[in-house]
Parts: sequence; C-alpha cells; structure tokens
Amino acid sequence: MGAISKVLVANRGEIAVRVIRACKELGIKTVAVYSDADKNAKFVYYADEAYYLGPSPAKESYLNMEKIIQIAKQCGTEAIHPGYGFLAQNAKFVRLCDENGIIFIGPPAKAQELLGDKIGARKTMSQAGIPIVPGSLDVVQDEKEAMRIAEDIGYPVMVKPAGGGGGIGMQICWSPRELSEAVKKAQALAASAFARPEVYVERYLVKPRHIEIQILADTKGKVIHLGERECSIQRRHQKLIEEAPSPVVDDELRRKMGETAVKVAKIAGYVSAGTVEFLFSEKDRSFYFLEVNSRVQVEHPVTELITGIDIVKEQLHIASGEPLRYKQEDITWNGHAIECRINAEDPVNDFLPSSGLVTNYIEPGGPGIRVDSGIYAGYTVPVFYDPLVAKLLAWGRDRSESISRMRRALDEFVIEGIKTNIPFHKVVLNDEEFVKGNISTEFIVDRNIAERVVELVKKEEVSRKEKLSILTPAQLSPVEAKVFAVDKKTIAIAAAIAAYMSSRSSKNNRSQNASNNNVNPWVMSARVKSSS
Ligand code: MV4
Repeated sequence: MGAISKVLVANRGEIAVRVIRACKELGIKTVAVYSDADKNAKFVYYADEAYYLGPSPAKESYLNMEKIIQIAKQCGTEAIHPGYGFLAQNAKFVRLCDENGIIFIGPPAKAQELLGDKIGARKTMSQAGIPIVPGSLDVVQDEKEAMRIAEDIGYPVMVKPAGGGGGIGMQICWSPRELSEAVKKAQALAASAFARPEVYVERYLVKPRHIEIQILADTKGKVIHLGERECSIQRRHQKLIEEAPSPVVDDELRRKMGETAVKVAKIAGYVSAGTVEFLFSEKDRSFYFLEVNSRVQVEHPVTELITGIDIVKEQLHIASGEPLRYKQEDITWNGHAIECRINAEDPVNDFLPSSGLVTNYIEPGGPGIRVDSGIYAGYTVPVFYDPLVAKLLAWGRDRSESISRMRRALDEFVIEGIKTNIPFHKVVLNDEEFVKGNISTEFIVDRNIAERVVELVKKEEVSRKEKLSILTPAQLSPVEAKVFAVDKKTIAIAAAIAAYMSSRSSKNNRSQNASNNNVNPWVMSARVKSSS
C-alpha cells in the first residue's frame, strides 16, 4: 500500500468494523471517530486510534465534515473511508477532501454529482444507449404533458420524483383517469421530501425483480464487474435479504447485464467499488437501468463469498492509485450466498426500532457462515442510527445448501435484551416460494410474511417455556443433583449480572447527554482518546 499508510473511517457500526478489518490485513493503520452514543462501540475498540466527534445525533457527529477533516489532518491520515450512508455520497465532502489533500476512498466528486441526479443520470445513460424503463427523459411540467407521455408508452405508468430514490412519493396509475391526481400527489410529496418538486413518468413494471451488478473501477479507466446480486426481498424499500447468484440470471444474462454496468461506470467516469441497479422483468427477461449506488453497499459480502474477492481491500488498492488486479476473465463465481440483515427492530410490532442493552449475544458459526456485526454482549444499541446490528451470511455449493446453512445459523443466533428481526428471516427462509426462487419486490406482502412472523414468535415463546421446564428434571440422581445445583448457581449469577448491567444502562440512558464517563468498566476501551 504505497500511498496509504493510515485511514480514517468516517462511519460506525458493522461497516466501520469491516473497513478496519480490511486495513489491518493490508498493514494500514486505522483511525475511528465516534459520537457520544458510540463510546463503547466495537469499531472504536478495533481501531488503532479513536477520536471523539461530538454528540450522538449524526448531524453533530458523523455528518460534521469540518471536524472529520480536522481530525484526519491532525493525526496524519492520507485517506478517509466513508462506508455507506452519512458522507459516502456527498459530493461536497469529496471536494473538501480534495482541497485538503486527503484521498476520498470512493468515486470522484464529478461522478457523484452526475449519478446523484437520478433523472439526469437516466437521460445521460439513455442517450449513450443504455436501456432505461420507457418514459420521459426530462421533468414533466404538468398533467397534460404527463398524459401525452403515458399515452405514448402505455399504461400502467409510474410517476416518480426527480429528486430522490428510495421509493418516496412514487405513484402508480392504471388509467388516464388517475393520472392528474397522481401527478399532483407526487409533486406535493417530492416538494416536501426533496429539494426539487419536479416529477417524471415511466412505464410501471408489474412485480419486477431488483437485480444489481457489483463493479470495480480503477483510476486508469479500467472497469470490471463481479456479477449480480438479487435484492428483491425488501420492506418499505429497505432491503432485508440479498443473494447471489440470482435464481433467474444465467451466464448469458450475467454477461449482458455486466457489460451494460461496465459501460454505465465508464460513461460516469466512475472510480472505486460501485453498484449499478436494474429492474428485471421476468415476463420478457428484459432489464432496465435504474440508478448507480456510488458507494460500497451493505450487501457487498454476498459477492465476496462467491467470487473470493475482498471488495473493501480492492477499494484501498484503487484509492492508492494501483491498476485493477483482476481482468474480467479472472472473475469466476463459485456456489451461492445469502445475506440476512439482522435489525434491532420488533417484527411483531410493525418493525419498530428496538434499542437498549444487549444482555446476551451468541454468534452462529460453522461451515459456510460469516457474521459482520457491530455489537457484542454488554453493548447498548443506540436509538440514533440505522437499526442494522449484524449481517448474517451463508455460503453453500448451491442455493439449497446455502438456505439450509442459513436456517441452521438463524437458529443458533442468540441476541437478547433487544428485539430483532431474526424471526422474520426464519419465516422467509422456510417459505416454499422463497425456496423455489419465486421472489419479487412484492414478496413480503404476497406471501403474508408479517402475519406469519407473529405466529412464529408466539410459538417460539411456548417452546422456550417447555425447554425451561425440561431443564428441571423431576427426579434427580445424586450426580445430577450436584450438576443441577451448580447450574442453578451459574444461572443465578448470570441473572444478577444482567440485572446489574441493565440498571447501570438505564442510569446511563438518562444521563447520556450530561456525562459520558458512566460506562461499563469491562467494555471500556482504554485506548479512547479525545481530540480536544
Ligand atoms: C419501479 C417499479 C416498477 N416500475 N419503476 C422502488 C425504489 C426505486 N429505487 C425504484 N422502485 C421501483 N421502481 C417502475 N417503472 C417498482 C419499484 C419498486 C421496487 C424496486 C426495487 C425494489 C423494491 C421495490 C418495491 C416496490 C417498488
């Protein structure tokens, strides 16, 4: 790693841990930055140095560009890795890094700007011959214009805000009757949610699949792709399960989508790891460019497991100016991988975020299992950030083996003290349509998953109680009596520790803003330094 000897990780949680791991393997020193709520986070402990950023709200910590740059300069880091979210796709931050002579580990500001403008990117790509969903190339001024375009491309159509992705404000119209209402509604939603009130019109694809291509691009203009990931299992535009390869993509389609993604990256002047998103229509097996995610993504490990390529390490090689270390012909795909996003949320309570002390945490392992996690037993999950606490991945020689391993790992995974969506994943991994590979963006609703999760949680509660009663044998042999007495003692001690810790934690929660020295002594990193 010639150009880079020290990296500041401008992020938190599992992705900060992931970046630190890649740096360590390459002999690069790491600097963590953390907020009040993250004083005891795993990534702070893993980094070589850690500096305090500010109060828990992201605006005052992980989004504080000037403070992050100041810390980077002060401790002599050559580069900043932004992870995902926060500053990862902020062109202004990339410029700030440039001005201060710091390498931003990601695409250049110009590419970020081009790809951040979703309707602009759509137009640019269409003009270069990339397939896009049929529809308008510019913003639609009024209902009349929308009507004309819809007439042209045929119903159903979708009215989308020009300013943002993420599904916010999108309106489906099945007939001209609904269109003027939909345009007004989408404009109003776009104006309140995004900087721009404009909307555009596209043909609505019924139950498409969300398939994306991972790409790597170096600073010399070389681009390769690492194949697809299928991300159709989403709830309210939040991905929950991703897998690779997609059950519907064959070698021929992979080559076509891959070549298209490489072309998109070249048009945008892309550098680093990135993802090109497509909608795939199963009916005629056509695919359409949607947008580019100009960052490393949550689901990148799925691709790592089947290609053997460490995407974050490649980002570091690219950022230090090295040419790509692989040619397209070097990339091969082996087996199947699935990722379940483990969120701290209550699946029986409308997936409400669930924060607090983790009283017990036992990670699964064994053949084919990988866990990327930002938490541990004794850690308090803060309320301030994304609910993702761990990513559980299973690799198998084929899809069926990876499903079996995932089911087994979900059963092994113990997270107590907070609610998680593990029961949701258990239901999906046992759903017969999922097992057959019949999934779409409507899967969770179509398969009635939410209701079935409630049933499973109830059932698990009953069987847990039954298990507990089995632990108390009716008649004990003298040897058993001895063992059982020891066991009971252990359980009593564990319960006392948990009670003590949760009482400390509730005290902590109340005084979090006033004092931050109130932490569990055995998890406190002795190496935490203050930057002031
Ligand atoms: C669509 C679509 C159908 N037709 N566009 C949702 C988020 C945004 N990035 C694009 N989205 C969609 N755009 C047309 N023309 C269906 C969706 C969609 C979706 C896409 C990917 C993953 C999950 C989804 C869930 C609902 C709708």
